[in-house]
Amino acid sequence: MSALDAARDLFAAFTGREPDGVWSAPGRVNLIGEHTDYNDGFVLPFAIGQRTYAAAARNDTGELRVRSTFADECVTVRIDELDDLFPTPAGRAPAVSEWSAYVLGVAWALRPDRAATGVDLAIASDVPVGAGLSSSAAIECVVAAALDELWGLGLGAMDLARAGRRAENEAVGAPTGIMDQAASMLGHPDAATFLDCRSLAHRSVPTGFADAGLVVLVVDTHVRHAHSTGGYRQRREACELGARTLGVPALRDLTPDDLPRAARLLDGTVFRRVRHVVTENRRVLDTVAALVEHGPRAIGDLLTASHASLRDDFEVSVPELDTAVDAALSAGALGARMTGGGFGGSVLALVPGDDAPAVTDAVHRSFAAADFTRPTIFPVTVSAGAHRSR
Ligand code: GAF
Repeated sequence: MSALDAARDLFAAFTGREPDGVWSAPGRVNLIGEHTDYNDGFVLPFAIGQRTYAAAARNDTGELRVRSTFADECVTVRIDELDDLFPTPAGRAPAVSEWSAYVLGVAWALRPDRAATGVDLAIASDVPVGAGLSSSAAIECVVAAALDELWGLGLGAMDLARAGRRAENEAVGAPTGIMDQAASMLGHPDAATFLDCRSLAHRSVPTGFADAGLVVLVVDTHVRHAHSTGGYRQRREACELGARTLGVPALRDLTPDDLPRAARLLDGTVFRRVRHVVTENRRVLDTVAALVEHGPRAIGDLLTASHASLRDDFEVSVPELDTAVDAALSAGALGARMTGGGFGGSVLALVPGDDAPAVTDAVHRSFAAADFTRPTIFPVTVSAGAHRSR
């Protein structure tokens, strides 16, 4: 059964009526621009075909009542009591389950006033969870799109993306940037979203993958990660320390010419974190220029250089990601890199269509040889952002 049908069926089973509408929001693959968003830098993600669906309708109880296929749980909260749950800067409130924190957090971030109408929501998804493809942003964005319409808020896509990020930061406690929510809200079929994370100016950049005979393969390593804990937060703190020490508002304000000075003033680890962000911002700009001027076959080396920088300077890769990148490249991928925050998750490989079976086979063989869990490998399409589906 499709995720859309699953959301509709769940809604009917739980409310006994038809929804007012069904909304959907996609996961994303970040083509390039990793760990640059919270440094006010540049990113180039695209929305993928895997989506999260929410069947929803107003109710007259003043409550948000939410069911999902993630857990056998009906979450009911009075909308005028959301302020008692959030914000939780120290992390998710123990009374709120993991998946529902994304939903309730968005409702809390968007609630117009204490008299907001109640809403019933049923959620189902085919975005793999924990694979680094922004399953959480897809939940946040589909809920934001549905509540925007049901509550008559009339907000723009970027305002809804901001509400999603606020839920992630203040209701879930993950100190992420805005890339994932922006990618899910702004996606466009056949185009990536080039976003300046400081000004939030954005434009669509056609990828031209299909016309060039290329496919994007995703390798889900099944190594799971959580950005509310550990390494992600430490990387962010190192970047902030680097910017403070170098006297700039954010690492975005540095160019490669500043790196010799950075090397003198920063300790080795912080310097390498800074060097990744500075060079990655440049790679995003170069990728946009290469796509526009020469097409997608010209971006492979930039993708692979991004992976090397994430592996060696930012140190957010893991052996499974490196193995997938190396195997894909050796079997004909034009470029390959980890995508998302790292510490697990997925690799993207840009592959001539004819070589996709050989790349898939090579990755499986190298994982088997290393005794890693068998990965899931699938093509992704460049797809539309959040919208009302029915
Ligand atoms: C995760 C975060 F949610 C994003 O904001 C971004 O920082 C990314 O990691 C790394 O580029 O997906």
